[in-house]
Amino acid sequence: MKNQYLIDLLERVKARNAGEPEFHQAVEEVLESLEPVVEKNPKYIESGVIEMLVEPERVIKFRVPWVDDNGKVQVNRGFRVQFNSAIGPYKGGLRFHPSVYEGIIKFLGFEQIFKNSLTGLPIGGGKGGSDFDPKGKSDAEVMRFCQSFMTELSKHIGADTDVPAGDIGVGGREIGYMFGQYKRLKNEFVGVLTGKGLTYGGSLARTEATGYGLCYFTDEMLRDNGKSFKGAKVVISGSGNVAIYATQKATQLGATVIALSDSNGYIVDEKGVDLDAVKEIKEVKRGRIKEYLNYHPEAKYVDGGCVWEVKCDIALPCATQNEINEESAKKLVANGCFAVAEGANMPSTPEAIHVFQKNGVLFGPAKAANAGGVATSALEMSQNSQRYSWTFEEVDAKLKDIMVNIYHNSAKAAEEYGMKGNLVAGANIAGFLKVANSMLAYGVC
Ligand code: NDP
Ligand code: 2IT
Repeated sequence: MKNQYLIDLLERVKARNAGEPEFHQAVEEVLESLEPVVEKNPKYIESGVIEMLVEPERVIKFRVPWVDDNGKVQVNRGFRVQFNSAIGPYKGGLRFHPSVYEGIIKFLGFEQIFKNSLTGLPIGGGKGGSDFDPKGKSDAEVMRFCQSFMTELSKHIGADTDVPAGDIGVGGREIGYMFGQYKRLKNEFVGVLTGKGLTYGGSLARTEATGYGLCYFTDEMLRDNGKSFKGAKVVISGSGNVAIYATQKATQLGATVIALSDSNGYIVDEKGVDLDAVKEIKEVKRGRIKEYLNYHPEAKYVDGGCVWEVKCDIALPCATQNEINEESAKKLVANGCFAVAEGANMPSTPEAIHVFQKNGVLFGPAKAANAGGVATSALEMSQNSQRYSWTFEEVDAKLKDIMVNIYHNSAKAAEEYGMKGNLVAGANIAGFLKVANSMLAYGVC
């Protein structure tokens, strides 16, 4: 970065948010991308818009006490970062994972501003969660935790204010418990959460949306560069919501998904992963990916290994932040991988992205590539407002359209600012402009 204003601003962000490296990383990437934008349009500096943008509108931090199955009181910490409401109500998921602290929620909330803007739909940026670990907890414990979490969160959200959804550790079960508690506390049946069950206001295709959307985006990126999923070997990390439906769509598009992982290790099945087995292990039994060998003893399981060691043509990281470091990126390149698209949020380190870009690997950044989940959440909000529901095919067609547009808008913005082919810069710029221009219209507020 050469622009002194942006350099100083990044230093202030780091000092003000000490001990939050993931947030610093997310801000640094965006500020770097904005360099050509502010040089062409100094109004974004003079108006203070960028300074306002890196400061959340509101951070809510609260105690979440609950009683475990042994009658013991447990206390977790809850967060909601309402980052930016320039273009719509705060929108973004809730993450339940022991690694959650304020810096993780801030980085996710910051990314969400640009991602949500890219969808073309009227949603602002927010994120929340807790350091609660759902692993090994009974349904009753998860329910009591979710009820306690929502008892406090309900004071801060609303269908036109802030609409949370799922993320790591938060799926249909947790959304159900939280929606039930909200409805009971407020005596209102409104679209205050997305990812709801189909019998109580959920949208068809929301479950599939992030993984499907990732593949629609990737398919368009490949097509635009004379390549395709057909006949390609794909490695996907994670084996949760995003990974499962990315596997399904990539397979439908003609690829063979040969590996999946979880935080314990990875499986390789050269014939193509048997998704029914994975869905039973993960969605029904809430088990570990190594149990895949009970269904397919001929497959391979590597305990504690790094899934990026597996040779592939296309890599779709769908687990967590910073899961591809420089070494893994070099390994992927050496093994002939020609495309990487991010289902997870910020899964590649800056060094890894550099390796991909230097070696001509097609790279679809998270804000663009995984926006299909939140886009479909916004479609769920529209259906809730209309008290109506669209068919699976209608939602899926809109999702596909949105992802194809995100690809082209990001590619176009990159080209306009002299960075042709750099979708990281293009997505950041295209996402920024809509939010920043709205903020300019509001003046200082
Ligand atoms: P799930 O909880 O359904 O699955 C998460 C998967 O990632 C699991 O396989 C989990 O393994 C693995 N994982 C999580 N944390 C770690 C870690 N620290 N180290 C190694 N593996 C890990 O979550 P989702 O599929 O919903 O989310 C996956 C990613 O996609 C996240 O980055 C999320 O932010 C992003 N995302 C999700 C969207 C959605 O709509 N759900 C939308 C856009 C992005 P294990 O079970 O062992 O923990
Ligand atoms: O990171 C994300 O975009 C999500 N977890 C989905 C957010 C949403 O509101 O659907």
